[in-house]
Amino acid sequence: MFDRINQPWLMGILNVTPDSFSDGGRYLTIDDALRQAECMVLEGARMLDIGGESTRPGALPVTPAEQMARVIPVIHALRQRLPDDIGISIDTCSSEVARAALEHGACLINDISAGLGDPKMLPLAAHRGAAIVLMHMQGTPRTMQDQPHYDDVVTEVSAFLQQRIDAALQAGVPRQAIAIDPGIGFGKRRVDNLQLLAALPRFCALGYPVLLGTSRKRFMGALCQIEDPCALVPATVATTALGVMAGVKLFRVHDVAANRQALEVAWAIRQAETSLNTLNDVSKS
Ligand code: HH2
Repeated sequence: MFDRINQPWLMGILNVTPDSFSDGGRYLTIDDALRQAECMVLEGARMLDIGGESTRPGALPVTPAEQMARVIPVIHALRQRLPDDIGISIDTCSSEVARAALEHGACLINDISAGLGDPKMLPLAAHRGAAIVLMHMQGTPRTMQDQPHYDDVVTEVSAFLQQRIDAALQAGVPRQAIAIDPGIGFGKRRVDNLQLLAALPRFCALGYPVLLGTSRKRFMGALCQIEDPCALVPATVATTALGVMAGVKLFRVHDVAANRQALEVAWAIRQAETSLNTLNDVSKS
């Protein structure tokens, strides 16, 4: 599926949870969830990421049964209503939840544990022909921000992602079905998040589409002295523009319209940069 990505895609976030850090409790009824999903698609989302478990720092795990009760009716209704070319992703570390979501029309598993949370996850993706996002996280959501530590965050996150790519390939997931994500905010200090963002080209150079998830995250609030995550749209948009220039292919965002403007403009500049480089190469030869 990722081989279809030419221009970078926006993945709209839809949390069907009471406690997500910025949109918890907003989309608990099917009607509210559908309205928000359709709005994000109209604004330019190419995929929707549906989650039934908050992964904010300190969050407790939600059982697979509870996650399924939250997300499956929404995924089922969305698949009936959305055009076929709008992909549905399930944000979970549980193979049971992922399996049910795939049966109801999801095509992508967004696994923040990169398959380590459930040994059946990678074989499931391989068997069902589903795409998978492999994300780096240090620790678990409950404890990850207690005392994260790295000697060299970029090298360590890169090595982890390469290891999880190898595990996915070994489980039988085709290479064009794998995307990677440095896991902004997942067991990271502010300096770690900033170094990972500065090193996006290195993650892109691993040869797999990179997903970036900065939307409304706290490290940007700390930099801008803003507490309300919903007021961090301009900061998020800045990271989207930077990500496009670095070669990122997927952006997981709450605010689709604003990020789309950043994406379109940055993409046009990136293409201009490519044609400039070609011209320079020709004139040198
Ligand atoms: N961030 C969140 C959840 N899932 N998945 C990927 N691949 N990358 C991310 O950066 C990422 C993710 C956290 O954001 P959100 O879903 O808005 O909040 P919550 O976990 O509280 O529901």
